[in-house]
Amino acid sequence: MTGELSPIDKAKFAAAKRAVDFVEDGMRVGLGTGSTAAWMVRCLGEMVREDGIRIKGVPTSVRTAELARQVGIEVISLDEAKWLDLTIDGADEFDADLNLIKGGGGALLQEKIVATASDQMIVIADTAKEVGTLGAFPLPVEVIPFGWQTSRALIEEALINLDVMGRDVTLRMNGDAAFVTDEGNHILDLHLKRIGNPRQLSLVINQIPGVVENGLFIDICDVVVVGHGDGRVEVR
Ligand code: ABF
Repeated sequence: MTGELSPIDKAKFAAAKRAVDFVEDGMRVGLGTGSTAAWMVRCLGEMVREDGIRIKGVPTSVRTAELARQVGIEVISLDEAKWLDLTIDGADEFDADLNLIKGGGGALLQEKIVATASDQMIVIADTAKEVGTLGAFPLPVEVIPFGWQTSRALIEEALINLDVMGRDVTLRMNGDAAFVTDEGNHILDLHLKRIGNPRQLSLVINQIPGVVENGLFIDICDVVVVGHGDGRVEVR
């Protein structure tokens, strides 16, 4: 499954491989999105095909659903599952309190709903994702297309009174067109550089009309499995 991997992929694979140890027969598992999560889905597929483990997977994006089916995982919706034993997903940043920035891959909305509906959320990451303070990675905010420029202006105004360093807000693009999420929305990327109070920021942003959800995951993640380029892993 792995062939010759670059150190970064080796780190992602090592984290994914260790995280699937948490998965037990009969579990309902939330399946994250992104390149690290894709390794995890492949590892789970191998467990299904070769070890006969029976799990039901709830994907967090169309692309994860496709991969899960390809590797032999039974896919169900969150409404069918109702509640999950475990979610395993990647992240763009994590801090010492295991708070996260997610959504660089554009799937933050389903990722947050699925993670919140789980007994446990495990994040898999390479060492580059660890930060002292969140915010170097632009914070994704999902907004509905109607009036998105007004939502952006309201976000910019709100940022003036918040403990952040940068205040640029950009519309995520896909070539010449605005990026569209699986839910048909757009993403605004907030270039904040440093987020002094992630909990406050998350609450303020989510109150702005047109905002559907933001990529701060506060008190949602229980465990981070960190992969190193030489294949070592740490569980935090
Ligand atoms: C998802 O994929 C996202 O929330 C995060 O934005 C991204 C991480 O991607 P990768 O694993 O490719 O670095 O988990």
